[in-house]
Amino acid sequence: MAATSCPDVSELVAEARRLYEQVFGGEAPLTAVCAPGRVNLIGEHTDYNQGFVLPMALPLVTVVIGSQTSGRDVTVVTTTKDADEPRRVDFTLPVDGSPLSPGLPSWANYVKGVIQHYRAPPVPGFRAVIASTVPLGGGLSSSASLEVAFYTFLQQLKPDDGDKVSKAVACQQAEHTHAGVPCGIMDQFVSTLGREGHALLIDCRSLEATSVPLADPGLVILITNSNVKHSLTGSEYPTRRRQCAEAASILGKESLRDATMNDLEEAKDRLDDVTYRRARHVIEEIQRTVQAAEALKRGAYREFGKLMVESHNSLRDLYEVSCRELDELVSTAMEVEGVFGSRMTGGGFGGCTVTLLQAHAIDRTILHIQMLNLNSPDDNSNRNSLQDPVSLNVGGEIYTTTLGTL
Ligand code: GAF
Repeated sequence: MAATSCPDVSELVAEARRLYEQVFGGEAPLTAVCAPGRVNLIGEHTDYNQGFVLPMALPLVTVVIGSQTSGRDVTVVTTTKDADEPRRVDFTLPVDGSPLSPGLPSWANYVKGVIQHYRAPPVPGFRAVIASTVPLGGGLSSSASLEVAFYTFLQQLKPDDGDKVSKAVACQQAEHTHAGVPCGIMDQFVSTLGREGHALLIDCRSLEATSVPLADPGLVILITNSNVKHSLTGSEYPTRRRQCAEAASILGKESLRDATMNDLEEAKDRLDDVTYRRARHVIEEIQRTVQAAEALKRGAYREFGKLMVESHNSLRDLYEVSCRELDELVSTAMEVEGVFGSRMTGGGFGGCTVTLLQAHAIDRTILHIQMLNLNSPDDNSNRNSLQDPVSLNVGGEIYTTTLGTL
């Protein structure tokens, strides 16, 4: 039984081009760019606590193609079908640099936010088409890949200073101001700086990153979509951020990055139970992430896998951002011989799991996960998606962010 393969980027570009020609006519030349989604191997909800994260870029990407126009008008069309939202947006760039307000369709807010925070204003008018293979609401950073791809598109129209870390920060700001999600830096950072065949250990305080090679043909990373759609714009994500800030303040620390388990135990009487558990997850998860990166460098996959499962259990019990479908996917994957570890990935409340396993175990792991689906035909239609795993041969191609001119 084969896993879903990652679609070819050239097919995506061709799809975008067909739509461009349909909407705007056969105008040329077109600039084409792309940016990847990501999977986080470990280090969840640690980025906004100035801790460590260990994501890797995916060959699932968002492509933007388009061209500059002479005026200040912008038209953007997406190939992504969301029944509730129009697939085209038109607006005029303000002459005086006044803010572009967020509005509907909601996907266009990422575009507006990136224009707002672009580091070489003013941006010229343009026409563009977006196409993506990153599943929406799947916890694989569809929004960050759109922001970074769009920023890269603007760079092609009007170059900025090219500083990649600043680019990631501008895209993070776009998400804060225009999508209303107070996210950390992980997703935009790895979408901008991720390297083929490597995970990236990011220090979210210093914004320095170390590449950790993953080029082992005997190893596979399996991503399984629970198809429970997550939305970080709800109240849970900002609530977690606030609880962490409260815990840090009670501990007298700038952030939970500076706190130890000893500090937390000493302050236990001054923290309510929920705040204590949130802080404990973050403090231990930061330690786990550093240990996991070391284990990966040594090829100690069993140790890495154990840390993944500990991370998942902590996200489930202490941070409370998992859900039944994710828990079942993890426990089912862990039953298969050859699986090192499995955990939910991303913000949580749905989305995907990530599983590290021996390459020879991939078919039986997917089969076993699909049996879970077949054996549990309950009333939750979300489960159907368990048939939709993406398996990545580690070291497989990660697309770069500029595709050139079409
Ligand atoms: C989401 C956010 F966008 C990230 O910044 C990070 O906090 C993650 O959730 C949880 O680790 O993807």
